[in-house]
Amino acid sequence: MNPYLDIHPDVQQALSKGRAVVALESTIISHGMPYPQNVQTALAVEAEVLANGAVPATIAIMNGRLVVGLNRQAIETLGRLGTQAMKVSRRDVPFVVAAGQTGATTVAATMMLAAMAGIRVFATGGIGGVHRGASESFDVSADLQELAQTPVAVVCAGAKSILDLGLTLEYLETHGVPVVGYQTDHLPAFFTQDSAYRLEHRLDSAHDIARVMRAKWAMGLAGGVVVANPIPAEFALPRSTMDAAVEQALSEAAAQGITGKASTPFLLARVCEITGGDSLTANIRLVLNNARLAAAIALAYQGFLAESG
Ligand code: PSU
Ligand code: MN
Repeated sequence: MNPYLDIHPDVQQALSKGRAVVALESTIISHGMPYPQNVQTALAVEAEVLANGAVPATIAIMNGRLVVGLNRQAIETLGRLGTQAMKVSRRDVPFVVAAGQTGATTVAATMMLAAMAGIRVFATGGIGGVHRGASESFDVSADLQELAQTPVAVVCAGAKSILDLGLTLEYLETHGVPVVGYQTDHLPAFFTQDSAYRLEHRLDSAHDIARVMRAKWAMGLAGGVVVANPIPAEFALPRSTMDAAVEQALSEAAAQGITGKASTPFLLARVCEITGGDSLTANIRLVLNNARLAAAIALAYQGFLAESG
């Protein structure tokens, strides 16, 4: 048993009964959206998972404990802290635990904690990736390396175009991480339904996606799966608007010398400000959409496990 891990009783019960559980990250709460929409969204996403037949487990580090299944109060705390909260990726976890501190987990750290608890499906907005200009900066999100080693399927709306989507796909390919387009042949670019990048693998049902997860892990392959779920058409934003906002945010970041772990939160916040409330609304809608698909995948995956005993 992991001496630092606290699993919420509802999550623990679901896991021991072989019921579907969906992990949710917390950096999207602290750094991904402003208060109070961040807290409202986190609670709405949990409700969406529940309404679709699975148990939600929002993950963070609270006072040095690895918490899988945050209560309302913890979600409120992280939401109010906002960018004052520590952003915790894989490398940071032992420090935050050792010091008894509180921090919001990125996709990488959330996958890691989900896997410790035995959760195989995770819903979020967008994953980190290879940043534009990475050949100079070496800025490649730890999310990608986590996907290479940790057995969790991450349902996302692709990646924001603050990243280099082509290099992100190349990196995932190198590390053997499958990227599945859900009902699409192209990598979605978060605010838009697709991008110029074609995917090798498209699947049209949660059941088919769960079958791939089952096959991958039953044969002992390491690592996760990216499930790329396009934002619903009615909530997508015009590509030209987003491209302009991203270009502006990138040049401001360069001018202000923003690098390292501060880069992604800076770019996300600037894109949100530049596009007014539009990008926030779209962001909320796509996360809910991902929660729905993740619940369906988790149910189908548990079905396969039950069949094979
Ligand atoms: N992309 C988004 N929204 C987010 C993030 C990325 O569209 O909230 C967050 C996630 O928590 C992700 C992290 O894991 O940013 C990646 O940060 P970095 O690039 O520093 O690895
Ligand atoms: Mn980075």
